[in-house]
Amino acid sequence: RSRIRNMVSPEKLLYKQPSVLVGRTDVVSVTPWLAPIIWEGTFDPVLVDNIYKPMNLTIATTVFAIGKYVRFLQDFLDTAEKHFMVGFNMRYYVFTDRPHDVPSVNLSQGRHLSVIQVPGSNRWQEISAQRMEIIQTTIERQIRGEADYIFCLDVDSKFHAHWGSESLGRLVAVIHPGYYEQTRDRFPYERRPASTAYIPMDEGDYYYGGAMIGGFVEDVYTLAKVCRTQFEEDAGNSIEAAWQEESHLNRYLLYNKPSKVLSPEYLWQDFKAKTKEVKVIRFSGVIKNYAEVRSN
Ligand code: 2GW
Ligand code: MN
Repeated sequence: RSRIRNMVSPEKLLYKQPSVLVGRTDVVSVTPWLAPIIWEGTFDPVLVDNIYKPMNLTIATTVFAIGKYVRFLQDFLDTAEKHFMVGFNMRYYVFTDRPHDVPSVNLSQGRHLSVIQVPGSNRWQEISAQRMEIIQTTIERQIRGEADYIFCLDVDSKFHAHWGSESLGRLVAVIHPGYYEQTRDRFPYERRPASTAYIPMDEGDYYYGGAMIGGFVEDVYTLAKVCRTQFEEDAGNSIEAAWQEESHLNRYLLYNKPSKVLSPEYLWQDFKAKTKEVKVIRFSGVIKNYAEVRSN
C-alpha cells in the first residue's frame, strides 16, 4: 500500500513566504545525513496538511495496554482524537489481555479502533519481546492491507498539542527528552559487545526514545523484525540489553538512519520541566507509580 506520492501543493493556497535567511537558529533542524528534525517553527502545518490530505492516507497506530496499563487508554485515545493526525483516516490497534476494560471512545469520522487480544504478563521482558513480535505479525496479517503509515506508541502518555502530517516519513524516530543535551558517551546505549544491541562509546547519533517509532508500514515491519530477532538472539545468550527494545531500536537506527527525526516536542515526560528550545509539548509520558502499575 505504501504509495510514495509527489508533494503536490494545492494551487492558490496562501501561506507565508519561506525564507532562506530567517528561521530558528537556536536548534539544529537537519541531521548530518540530511533528514529533517521537526521543531515548532520549522514547518507550516497548514501547508504540510494540504499536501498530505489529498493523498487520502490511512494511518495505523498500535498501542499495548496489558494488565493495569488499560487505565491509560481513555486519556491516550481521547487526547489522540483531539490532537493526533486530525483529519486523517486512522486505525488504532489496541493490544490487550483485558478487552472488556477497553473504554468506548468517540472517534471522529474515518477513524476506527480494533481490539486485539494478546496474552497477559507482568514480566517486562516478556511484554517487551512480545511487542516487536506482535507488531511484526499484525503488520503481516492485517495492517499491511489497511494502512500506509504506522506509529507504534507507549500507552502511558497523552497528547497535548498538534501532531500532524509533518511527522510522516519513510522511517521516523524521536529524540528522547532526557539525553539531547548529552554527549554520545553518556547515552544509555547497550555497551557490552556480547549483546546484538552493542554500540561503542565513539559511535551514535542521538538517543532515540522507545515510546515512538513510525514510518511506512514496510519500513517499520523490517525494523520490528530485526529488533525482535536480535532481542531473541540475546535472550538465547542470557543477555538483556540495558533498556530492552529501546536499546535494540537505537542500534538499528544507528545503522539504518531514519529519514525524519522528531524533536523532543514529540516525546516529553510530565515530570520534566519545559526547556527554552521546546516551544510546545505535543506528547508526554504521564507520571506513574511504577511499582503499583506493573504489579498484578
Ligand atoms: C510491565 C512490567 C514492567 C514494565 C512495563 C510493563 C508493561 C508495559 C505492562 O505491564 N503493560 C503494558 O501494556 N506495557 C506496555 O509497554 C505499555 O504500552 C507501555 O507504555 C509500554 C512500555 O512500558 P512503560 O511505559 O512502563 O515503560 P517506560 O515508560 O519506562 O518506557 C521506555 O522504556 C521501555 C524499555 O524499558 C520501552 O522502550 C518504552 O517504549 C520506553 O518508552
Ligand atoms: Mn512509557
